[in-house]
Amino acid sequence: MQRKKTVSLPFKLYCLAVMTLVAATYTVALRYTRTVQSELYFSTTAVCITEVIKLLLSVGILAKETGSLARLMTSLKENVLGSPKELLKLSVPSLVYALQNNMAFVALSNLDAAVYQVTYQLKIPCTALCTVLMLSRSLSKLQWFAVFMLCGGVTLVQWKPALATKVQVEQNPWLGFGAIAVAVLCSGFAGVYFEKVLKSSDTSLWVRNIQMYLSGIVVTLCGVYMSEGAQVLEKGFFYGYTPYVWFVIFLASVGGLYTSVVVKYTDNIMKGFSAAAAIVLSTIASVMLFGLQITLTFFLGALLVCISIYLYGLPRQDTTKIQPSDTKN
Ligand code: NCC
Repeated sequence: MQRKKTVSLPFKLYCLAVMTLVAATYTVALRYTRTVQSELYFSTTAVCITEVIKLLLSVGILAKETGSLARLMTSLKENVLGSPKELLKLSVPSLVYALQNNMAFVALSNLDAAVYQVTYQLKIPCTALCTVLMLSRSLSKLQWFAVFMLCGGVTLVQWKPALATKVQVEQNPWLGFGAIAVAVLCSGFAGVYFEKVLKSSDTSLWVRNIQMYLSGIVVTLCGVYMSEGAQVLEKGFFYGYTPYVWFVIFLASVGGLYTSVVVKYTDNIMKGFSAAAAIVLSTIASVMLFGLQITLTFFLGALLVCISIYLYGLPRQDTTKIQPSDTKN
């Protein structure tokens, strides 16, 4: 058992800022690699490699947390080899996240990044619904109203006319929207499931991540085999990997780890609210620093985001605590 650690507000804000910045860059970079390159890499292999990198980084951070190699080995023996039930439990979100992460590639191979980002905001009400259903938390009518207002606000804030990019691949927008719908459902469910498992015991975040990424590797490898197995065998696992593809994988890994830290110290609904606030604040900062022009849609969206944050916080200030009934495994 580890002692409960509290973290400072600046640290939480830092994690949120990095998560939001990485997420924005990730979407654009991923879209770029799917539309500009002539030799297209296998997206399922990129999802798989991301799980491997997240696993290695988590082991490294756990090593730092435990303080010695011997204690790290004991922890891994106890929590990985000796806990098949926990591994099975974490295989549920890893399977759902594997589907979600693959859907992001499908969506961004068929839709513009701006369209993707705007439509993906539907994950905010979906996450709220999962939180209510799976964590037995309740939201007041005003908080539900705030959730939908936030969804509308972020949509407006991110609203940009789609750019006419040089696209070298065939696109199917309906396939793209279908993939976003699946990703939205997966993001809500897997995020809340992971939060429930994480907060219902004192087990370290990094142990939980290791448990999840281990099954993530197995699941995503099955994904490679089932969808592009024959071609991967023929052309090679790393076919089409350019520095840009590695950059996307790097962002996916760092973004995933920061997401887990944000969920640990806040919750999935707060993650949505804070990410929206971070987008608004970073744009305002760009206005002040670089003289960026604010559009009317941005202004309206930012207003909705601010009002929704205020309304959501009105009835109860703290949504990060889990109800006693949730703490049973
Ligand atoms: O959609 P979203 O996150 O909820 O997806 C969560 C991402 O984090 C990884 N994860 C989650 C928990 C955990 N313990 N470890 C993890 O590695 C999951 O594998 C999944 O990739 C968001 O809230 O909008 C956010 O969006 C993603 C990403 O932009 C979208 O999924 C679009 O495809 C961001 N990921 C990255 O930037 C790489 C995430 O930071 C925030």
